[in-house]
Amino acid sequence: MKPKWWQQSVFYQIYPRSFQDSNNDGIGDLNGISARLPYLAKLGIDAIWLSPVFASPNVDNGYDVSDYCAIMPEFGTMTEMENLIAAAKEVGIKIIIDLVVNHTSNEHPWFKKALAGDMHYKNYYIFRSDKNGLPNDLNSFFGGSAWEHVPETKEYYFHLFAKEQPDLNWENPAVRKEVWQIMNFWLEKGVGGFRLDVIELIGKIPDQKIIGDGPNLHPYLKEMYQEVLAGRDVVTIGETGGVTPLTAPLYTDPKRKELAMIFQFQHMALDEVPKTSKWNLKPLAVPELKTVLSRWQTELPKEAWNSLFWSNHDQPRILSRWGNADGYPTESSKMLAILLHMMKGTPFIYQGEELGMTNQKITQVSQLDDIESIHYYEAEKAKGTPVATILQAINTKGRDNARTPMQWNSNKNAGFTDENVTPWYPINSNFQAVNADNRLADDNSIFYTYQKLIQLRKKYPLIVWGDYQLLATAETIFAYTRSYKGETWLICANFSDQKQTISLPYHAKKTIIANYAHEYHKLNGLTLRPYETFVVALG
Ligand code: ISL
Ligand code: CA
Repeated sequence: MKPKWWQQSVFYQIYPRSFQDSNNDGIGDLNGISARLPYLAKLGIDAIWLSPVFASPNVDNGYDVSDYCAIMPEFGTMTEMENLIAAAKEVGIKIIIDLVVNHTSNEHPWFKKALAGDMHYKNYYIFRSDKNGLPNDLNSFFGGSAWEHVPETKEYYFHLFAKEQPDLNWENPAVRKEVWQIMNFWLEKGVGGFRLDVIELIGKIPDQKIIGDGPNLHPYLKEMYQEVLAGRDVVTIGETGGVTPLTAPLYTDPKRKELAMIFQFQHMALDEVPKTSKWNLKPLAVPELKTVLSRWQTELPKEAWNSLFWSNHDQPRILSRWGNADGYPTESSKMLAILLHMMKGTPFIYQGEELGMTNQKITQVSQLDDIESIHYYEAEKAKGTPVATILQAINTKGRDNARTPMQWNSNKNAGFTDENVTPWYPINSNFQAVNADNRLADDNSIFYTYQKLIQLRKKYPLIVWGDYQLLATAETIFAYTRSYKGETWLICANFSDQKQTISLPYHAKKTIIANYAHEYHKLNGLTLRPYETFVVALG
């Protein structure tokens, strides 16, 4: 297969509400993003995944869409969106939009008409009679039953997320046609593709309690390809929470004509007690991380394509999570960046990750914004769990951690919005030390590590295409090689806050990048400092 642009690109995710406010209402917006394009061009990214910017009552911050072809007024206008797409194109950046079509908002006109008894639109959703009580015991991902009662019509409707996010009935061809029209609408506006929210859920059969990976999932994706994607050089990235290296090619093998790549989440579950919930925490075991990430490097068939990420708007900040934000913020954030960006796949950087932004601790329930955390809090409180325990879990894994505004400078409100405005969500209290101005002024900052990693990927096909091999090492040394056309690189990280001596029988001929100022030659017997990480060409 001919290489695709998105296989050789680095993507950057923007959560618009928290990126840059341009009109001083305390809410990030489209013009704010346009104004920051020079910053993104300097970083060197090729594409922006824009979290939803469509009309929405914001029950789930835009992941509940009430009009897919209109811009949320808080974020701007359609003209401003067109301007953003055009201005980004000028600097070589594509805009990828977030298509949230497993469900709509309950304020979408389709759902309103359905509730009003219009049978055409009723069949856009999943309604069931209440005559035998709850249709079944399926639960929503945000807690509680997935069935919401409508007493007026003696029915329930189905929602896998909040009750304000009714699931669409994909079995109805009219629904699928609506989605194809929405996609075509945006492609005509010049977007570079789609991130497909919870796409593995569209083949569901609620009556049989089949949710992920339903029998109709792949037929629908094939239909999407034929109706929308065929003949267009666009990217599609499926959010697939349950995907494994075995099932990934079903989505991304080009011969199957479905999607370009997927987001897998197996590594994101490694600090959760297996088969419980995201809130049930255990410490990360580095060997497990090595195993899971390496499996995605070696067990994924050549024809399939994967993405690489540490963070997004649903995950806590990676530096607070698996780095060492207090003792070694710079060293450990660089370690994480190098380890991931030297792997095969398309990297995604989440806004602020390139600055070393961290989680923001809250001490009071009133500081919560995210619907998932609020539901979790209420459910635990009802069970009698102590508030401190609940907040501890939320401070570690809650989604608000990633959603604090971007830290641009050391002024009050961190340059996100005017100093006299109250931002929609508080700025992380560390903004005076952690901000873009400081990072850009320091040649040794994490920002320049990300910039260099992006440049390296463009310069060396080995990073994009090379074979991967995990090396057998001590538990908290993460070392692998990449090999391509007779050249081999070694990537080696001390994933701990202790000194460790490596015994790797290699000689380095050239240092490519490292997080301590050091040239690497003889590697056997080398003692690595905490989080020390280097990439060398072997010779
Ligand atoms: O957020 C999660 C873990 O905390 C996931 O379970 C998440 O709900 C799941 O990955 C689906 O996420 C996507 O769809 C949701 C939305 O809330 C998320 O922000 C979005 O990324 C519903 O649209
Ligand atoms: Ca604004």
